[in-house]
Amino acid sequence: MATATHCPYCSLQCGMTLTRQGRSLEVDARAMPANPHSPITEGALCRKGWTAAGLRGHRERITTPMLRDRDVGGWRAASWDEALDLIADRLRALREAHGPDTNAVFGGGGLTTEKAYQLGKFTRVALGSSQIDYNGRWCMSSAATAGNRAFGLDRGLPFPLADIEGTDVLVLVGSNLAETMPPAARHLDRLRERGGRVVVIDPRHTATAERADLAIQPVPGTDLALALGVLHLLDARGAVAEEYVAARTTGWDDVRASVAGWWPERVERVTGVEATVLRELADLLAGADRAMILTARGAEQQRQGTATVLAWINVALALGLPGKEYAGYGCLTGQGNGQGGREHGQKADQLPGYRMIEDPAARAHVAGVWGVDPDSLPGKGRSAYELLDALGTRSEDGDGPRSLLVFGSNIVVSAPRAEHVTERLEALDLLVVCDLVMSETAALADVVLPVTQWAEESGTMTNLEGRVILRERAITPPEGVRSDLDVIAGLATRLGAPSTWSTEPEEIFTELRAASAGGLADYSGITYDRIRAEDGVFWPCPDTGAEAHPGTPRLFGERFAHPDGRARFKTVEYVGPAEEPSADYPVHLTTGRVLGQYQSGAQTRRIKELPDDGPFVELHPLLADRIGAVDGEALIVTTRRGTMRAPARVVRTIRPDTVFVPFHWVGANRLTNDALDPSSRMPEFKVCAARVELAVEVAAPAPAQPVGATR
Ligand SMILES: Nc1nc2c(c(=O)[nH]1)N[C@H]1C(S)=C(S)[C@@H](COP(=O)(O)OP(=O)(O)OC[C@H]3O[C@@H](n4cnc5c(=O)[nH]c(N)nc54)[C@H](O)[C@@H]3O)O[C@H]1N2
Ligand SMILES: Nc1nc2c(c(=O)[nH]1)N[C@H]1C(S)=C(S)[C@@H](COP(=O)(O)OP(=O)(O)OC[C@H]3O[C@@H](n4cnc5c(=O)[nH]c(N)nc54)[C@H](O)[C@@H]3O)O[C@H]1N2
Ligand code: SF4
Ligand SMILES: [Mo]
Repeated sequence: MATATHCPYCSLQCGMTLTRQGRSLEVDARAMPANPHSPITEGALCRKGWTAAGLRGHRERITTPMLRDRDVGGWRAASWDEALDLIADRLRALREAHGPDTNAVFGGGGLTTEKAYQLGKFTRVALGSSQIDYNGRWCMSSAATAGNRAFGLDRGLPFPLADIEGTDVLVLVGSNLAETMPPAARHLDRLRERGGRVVVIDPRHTATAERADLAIQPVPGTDLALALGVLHLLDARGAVAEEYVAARTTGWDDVRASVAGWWPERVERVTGVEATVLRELADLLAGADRAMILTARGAEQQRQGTATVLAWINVALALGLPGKEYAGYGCLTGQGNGQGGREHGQKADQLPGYRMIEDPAARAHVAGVWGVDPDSLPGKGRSAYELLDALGTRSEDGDGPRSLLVFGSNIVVSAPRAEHVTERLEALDLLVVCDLVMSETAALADVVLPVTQWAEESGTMTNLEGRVILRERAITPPEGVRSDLDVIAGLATRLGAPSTWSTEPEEIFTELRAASAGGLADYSGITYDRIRAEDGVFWPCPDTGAEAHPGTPRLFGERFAHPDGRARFKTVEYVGPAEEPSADYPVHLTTGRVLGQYQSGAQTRRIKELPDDGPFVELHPLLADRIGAVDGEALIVTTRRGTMRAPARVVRTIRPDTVFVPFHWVGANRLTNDALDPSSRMPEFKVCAARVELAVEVAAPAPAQPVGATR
């Protein structure tokens, strides 16, 4: 039997067919029905997609709730009733003793929209707690904040991905899409076949930069200065689209004044990018009829991520791009449901439909759908890192949460300053983790609940273009495993929560449609049947009765989402990364991804067809020579937070002053900085100061620097 569905991993959400043969599952790419805008045509998948069924029937899959005895150590299996009763009793007791905010929830951008919605509702209604946030805060939150400020709306791409092929100049700022969404790279190839140009801005010359006409390698953490310099040059050569700026925007005069001092030589001093190269980029942009600027984690996971995105949006607005065909600004989101997961209520400050939790009208609407008193809904909670940082803390200003329920994130591997975060998790009275496997985070839990995975359940996801798609159930889950929706409903019922707690995805989607109606992310006109028939529907898609709304593949053509319909130029100041290199920590450390692994690796490290050689330290031959390292030799990387050991990978493609470590294995995040962007609260994963040494020297009898936390 064949089921048409989508990949379990990244935000591209490539279409695939799953065929069931007995108990095993085979993946086939699906050639989608003709849809000129589908990013998922032509049946392409990357190797993670091809091998995704490998977790099916995996020996490490957990199939029974597990309880850990902290005193004795070790695990024992429990029945679902025992596990859920125990969790509910402990949550109730903690709430009675310490108030509702003592119970916290951490969600994920890989969860279906139905789960994300239900999790937000559960936290506010069943726990009465404000303490919920999710790993998407570490993903696109800076672009989201910037999009809301500039355009009044945050949707990753405001146009279908395939529009890339129609532009003249594409600027990718901190995206390695040839490795992070490989099937999307075809759009770059076709753009170039048409005569278009690709610019890639990345401290490393990546597989994506291989496809570029202009590859720019700035010092990590300096993208904002680069963008200010580009706008300075565009203005200086009279390339600003004055008519568009006058008709469709506000704030240009202040921004124009603020970039006046960013002449190319000053930019060169900050970014290491030669003035001639900056001029080349400005020439390309000034000469293009249509241009597209896309940011990803390289530019966003910085202490100034929001300001950096705003600065690139300023460039796009000055050129008159947003709203024009085959042009504009967009953010390449990351997780499968990075988009839907942030629109329906698992973010600390949001209610379904991208409503703000502190807006009285939003509270009244959503409380009406839930059948509760608006005043019973809590206010906004802490952001992801701040929530983890507060766990188990006691202070005069108020205690941090004493319990945490985790759904769909492997925090121990993926949080910044991970050793500190692990200590916070260990300080909890109760840690509950729902997962498919015993992840590094689940291994610390008091209770682990085994949940269904993608092919075993249905639900919607919203991909990087804002296209709502449906993943269909293809196979029955292993015995003993339940859906996150069952966990939520089971706990809500035990806690005597008001409202209804369905476990049927389509029923929850119907409720979510009502909750989102009238909000910015309006899903009320979307149904499972429509998604099946139309191969996805773009939000906003309000319910317009008999005459169905077509959905909105392209935004901003006529107006922006601010009340006056205009986009906002925003003035931003360059401050720089939180840590600059020093005598003790002389190089920049940056982190990111490789093609064959996904995120914390909890899933992909267990799939035997995928390469799993462990982490490595990518460095330039000049740096390798300076420390006396050869390719493959064990190195120790140390920052002010901690240290890790991994073999050297000597490559000419990285800046000589920078090292790169992938974060799919424990290690990279022992090093990373927990400096946060002031508005999005995004941690600065992409840059900190580090020292790199030969492991033999560090391991000598009296080590200069002990291996372990150094903060
Ligand atoms: N194979 C694979 N694919 C994935 C994922 C995965 O884990 N593995 N995860 C998915 C998710 S959730 C996400 S968010 C996306 C992320 O997709 P990307 O943003 O493409 O991935 P990253 O590797 O985190 O970062 C991209 C590039 O930023 C560069 N970079 C580092 N520092 C800087 C800087 O200061 N400035 C600039 N301009 N660039 C910098 C890095 O060298 C890297 O090549 O990928 C998605 N797809
Ligand atoms: N140093 C560094 N750190 C980073 C980044 C970086 O670039 N550099 N990138 C950041 C980014 S962009 C992201 S998105 C995060 C991602 O990091 P994580 O939040 O750790 O993401 P995953 O590894 O995808 O974790 C998902 C977990 O949920 C489980 N799971 C899968 N499906 C389900 C489900 O349906 N229900 C439940 N309950 N569990 C499920 C998986 O087995 C896995 O354990 O990492 C961030 N950390
Ligand atoms: S690109 Fe992303 S969605 Fe497509 S197959 Fe690979 S991991 Fe899956
Ligand atoms: Mo992400």
